[in-house]
Amino acid sequence: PDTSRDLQTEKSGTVNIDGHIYITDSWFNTPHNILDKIPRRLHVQKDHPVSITRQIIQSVFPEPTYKYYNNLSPIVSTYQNFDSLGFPEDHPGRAKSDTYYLKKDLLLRTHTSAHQAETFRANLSDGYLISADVYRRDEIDRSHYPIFHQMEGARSWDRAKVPNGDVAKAIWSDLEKLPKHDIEVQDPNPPFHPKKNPLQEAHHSPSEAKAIAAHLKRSLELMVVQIFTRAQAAAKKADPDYVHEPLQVRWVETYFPFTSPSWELEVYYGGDWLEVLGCGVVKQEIYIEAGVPDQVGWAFGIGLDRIAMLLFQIPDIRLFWSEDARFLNQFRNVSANLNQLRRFKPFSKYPGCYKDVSFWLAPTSAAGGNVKANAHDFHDNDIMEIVRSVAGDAVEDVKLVDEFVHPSTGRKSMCYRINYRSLERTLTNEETNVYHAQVAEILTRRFGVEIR
Ligand code: FA5
Ligand code: MG
Repeated sequence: PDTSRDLQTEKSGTVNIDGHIYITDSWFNTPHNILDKIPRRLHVQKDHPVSITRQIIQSVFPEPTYKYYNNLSPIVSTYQNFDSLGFPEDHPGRAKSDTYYLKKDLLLRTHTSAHQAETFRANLSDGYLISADVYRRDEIDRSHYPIFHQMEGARSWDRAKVPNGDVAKAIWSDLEKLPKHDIEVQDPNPPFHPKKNPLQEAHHSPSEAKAIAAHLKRSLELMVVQIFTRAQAAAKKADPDYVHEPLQVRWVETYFPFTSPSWELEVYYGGDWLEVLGCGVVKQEIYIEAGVPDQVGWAFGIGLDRIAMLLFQIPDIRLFWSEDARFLNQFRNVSANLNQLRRFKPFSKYPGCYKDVSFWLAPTSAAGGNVKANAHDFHDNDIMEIVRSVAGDAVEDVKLVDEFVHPSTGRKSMCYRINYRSLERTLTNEETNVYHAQVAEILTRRFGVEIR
């Protein structure tokens, strides 16, 4: 591993991303293994499973009603990602432990909603779809990667442009034009709930909010039908004995700062309820702030990677980043044939190697001098990041296996188990030892821990 690229040396400098120079400040916390992947843009790479998933979703939201944006830069302002959407000042998503910053007011978007306000402001179409790479500091395992992909969709109606200003009627009439489906939908909750899922009383009549919610729900149910009937067909092709359970979905109340009421859509697939997307009635403040106060509508955001894993039965999210022909060739020409998906055939699994790292966190009172962090500052995501920056995609997962506080000294001990395993080759023992020593060294240097 190239330690000269350790991120500590880059605080208060500049960073080159895809040919552009950005000035950083003390908020900079984005390692090179993340920056280096920004140009990859898997969501538009021909015949990549993430891109195929995007195309399937696009087929449900046709142009020109929906305008497609697939090339928006991942570097956005704190205003775009948080403030414009009504995130409170102290929202945990803003923390450096969760988000990759270039500087205090510039970051790698954590969701496609970062572009909601500007797209409403541009006002170029009734609806839109945005697909994009998004970045979150997160744990390491087979379904989590610090970069994943989302698709955001929205549909708006303008009170000033519908007959008699009757926006509810216009929405119901658009809903009538949508196809129907015959899947089972559980939707036990009323369209709004005074506490849990409030109507935006100042802005919407109950009948308007009901109309928006109904159009939203039908649209997204149709999307799920498109995705999951293809997944079932692929499963059936791989295994003619596969009996597909009837598709079931359910609507669950939830909260987002930028929609109300809000829901998550869950799908029953492979014996489990799976959270597929978040959505809701757009907060009117966002339209007002974007200079289009007469519009009302809905928005949703869906994760593409987990859907792609499910469509193709891809067992490990790291595979999306593989440039190995044994992976990529399996999807050749699929984008021209969205009705003929084939399941991924895993190539043989290479041996893995577990190694533990145990350490005492620096005691709170002794923190100072060269000690850069203490027990209060240390976050799970910090070790995840160190492991990634050292071993890249050669690590399958990292788990906290033990944690205790020494009864007399009050010091905290932690033990993490790192599973080193490449998807593409067998790692040598020397290689993993070098990785592991490096992890310990950076932990010590950056967090002042004492390796046990
Ligand atoms: C959001 O990101 C909201 N912006 C979604 C939204 C848009 C709500 C518009 C309302 C209106 P959330 O963090 O729950 O919400 O992520 C949305 C979806 O992204 C999830 O349902 C899931 O499918 C996917 N997702 C979230 N985190 C991950 C992850 N770490 N890895 C893979 N997929 C993820
Ligand atoms: Mg969620």
